[in-house]
Parts: sequence; structure tokens; C-alpha cells
Amino acid sequence: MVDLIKIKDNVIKGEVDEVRDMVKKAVDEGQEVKRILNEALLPGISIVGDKYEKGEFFLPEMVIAATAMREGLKVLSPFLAPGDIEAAGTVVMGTAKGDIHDIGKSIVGTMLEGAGFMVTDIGVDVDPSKFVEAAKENNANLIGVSALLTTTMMGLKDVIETVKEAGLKAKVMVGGASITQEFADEIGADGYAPDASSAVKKAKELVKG
Ligand code: B1M
Repeated sequence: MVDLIKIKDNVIKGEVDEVRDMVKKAVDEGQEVKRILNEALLPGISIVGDKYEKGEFFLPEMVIAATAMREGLKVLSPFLAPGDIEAAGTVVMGTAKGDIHDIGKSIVGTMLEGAGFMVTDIGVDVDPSKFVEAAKENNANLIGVSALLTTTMMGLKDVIETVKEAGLKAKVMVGGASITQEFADEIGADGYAPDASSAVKKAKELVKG
């Protein structure tokens, strides 16, 4: 059996091929996909963040670890989103302007797909007007915005205001490492979730009305 701790260590070391191959093997062995995500990939990238904060890691290490994490995630994605369920709602997901972090946003998007939502991912560093355009194009009833930097948090408020100004009925859900319920309330978001599974719960609540 593939040791999940070894996968976690390989994320930290940025061993891209090792992570992809070990995750594949773990899936093939029948290890639970959510455990691979929650006990190997997520703690791995979280330790990388801690090391970066302490000055033990620098940007290149963070980039390569994120690449390794994404490779692992690619293997898990089809299992997180079986995609054979009737649409529960239509969501446009993106990361706020000035912010290029996309791992959390992608996990949330994938989990929403897994729960039956139609998800359009509009990427990272997204201008508020793009959220509105995409929501109109896709007739979305939910807009999801992620932000990880203290410098991009206020971008969430810009999205909310732009959506209101455009007269859209779509609800706005926010999340990301630096976001709290208190902040979400302060900027007038319709919903906030601290992680991917609560994001699914919150999204279901929001689209119900
Ligand atoms: Co960046 N970075 N980074 N980084 N990075 C953080 C966020 C940081 C906390 C690291 C640290 O100092 N400890 C710090 C921010 C400090 C702050 O502002 N408070 C930081 C910094 C400073 C920076 C740069 C400024 C570094 C520099 O250039 N000097 C730079 C900024 C670039 C930019 O965006 N303009 C930068 C760059 C990068 C990389 C490119 C190297 C890479 C990103 C690669 C990529 O995404 N493709 C990176 C990474 C990997 C991180 C850390 C290590 C990990 C982020 C991550 O993917 N976490 C991060 C440290 C940390 O968070 N511990 C850090 C895993 C992911 C699953 O979690 O995104 O929180 P998260 O998503 C969760 C929940 O938050 C929630 O569900 C997800 C799943 O549970 N969620 C939602 C997320 N979105 C949601 C939306 C919802 C609901 C829930 O509704 C819509």
C-alpha cells in the first residue's frame, strides 16, 4: 500500500513525477480519494506554506510544490467529480484580481461538480467585470470568488459591488485562506465557506434561495 505520508513528503519536496505516480498507485489500490486529498496533498502544501512563512522555503520551492500538488489533484479530479448527476445549479468560479492562487478554487470547483453543479472556471487574476460577463453568458445562479492574499481580499468586495451594479440575481460566495465569515459579512457576500466540503453545503443552500 502506498504510504500517504510519503506522498505528503513528496509534495513538500516538489517531486512532481513521484506525487503523480504515487497518487495513481494509491487510487489503483483502492485507497479512499478523499483521504489521499485530506491526508497527503492538503497537509503537504500547508506545510510548504508554513515553511515559506518561516523563511525556510522560498518562492521556487513553493512553485514546484504547487506543481506537484496539482499533478496529484489531476489524478484525483475525475473521482471527486463523477459528473453523472443532474445539475444542482450553475456556478462561475474564479480567483480575485491580482491573485494567481488556483489550487483551492479548483478543488472547490471540482467538489461542486461532484455534487452535481455545472461549473465554469474562469481562472485566476480575474477582473470583476469578467465575473459578471461569465455569469451572464452561463446564466449562473452562483458566483464563487477565491482570494488568498491580504492584498487581494478587497477584490471580493469589488466583485460583489460589480454584480449588484449589473443587476444580476446570482448569489456571491467567497472563500480562500485569508477569508473569514466576519470579513464575508462585512463585504456583503451571500455566503462564505472555509473549505471545499462546506462550500458544497453552502452552495446548495444559496441556490435554493
Ligand atoms: Co502564495 N501565498 N504567494 N503561492 N501560497 C500564500 C497564500 C501565503 C499564506 C504563504 C505564506 O506566507 N505562508 C502568502 C499570503 C500571505 C498573505 O497575504 N496573508 C502567500 C504569498 C505571500 C505569495 C506571494 C505574494 C509570494 C511572492 O511572490 N513573494 C505570491 C503572490 C502571487 C499572486 O497571487 N499575485 C505567491 C505565489 C504562490 C505560488 C505561485 C508559488 C503558489 C500558487 C500556485 C497555484 O495556486 N497554482 C503559492 C502557494 C502554493 C501558496 C500556499 C503555500 C498554498 C496555497 C494553496 O494552494 N493551499 C499558501 C500558504 C497556505 O495557504 N498555507 C500561500 C491549498 C488550498 C487547497 O487551500 O487555497 O486555502 P486554499 O483553499 C481551501 C479553502 O481556503 C477553501 O477551500 C479550499 C479547499 O479546502 N476555499 C474556498 C478556497 N477558495 C474558496 C472559494 C469558496 C469557498 C471556499 O467559495 C467560492
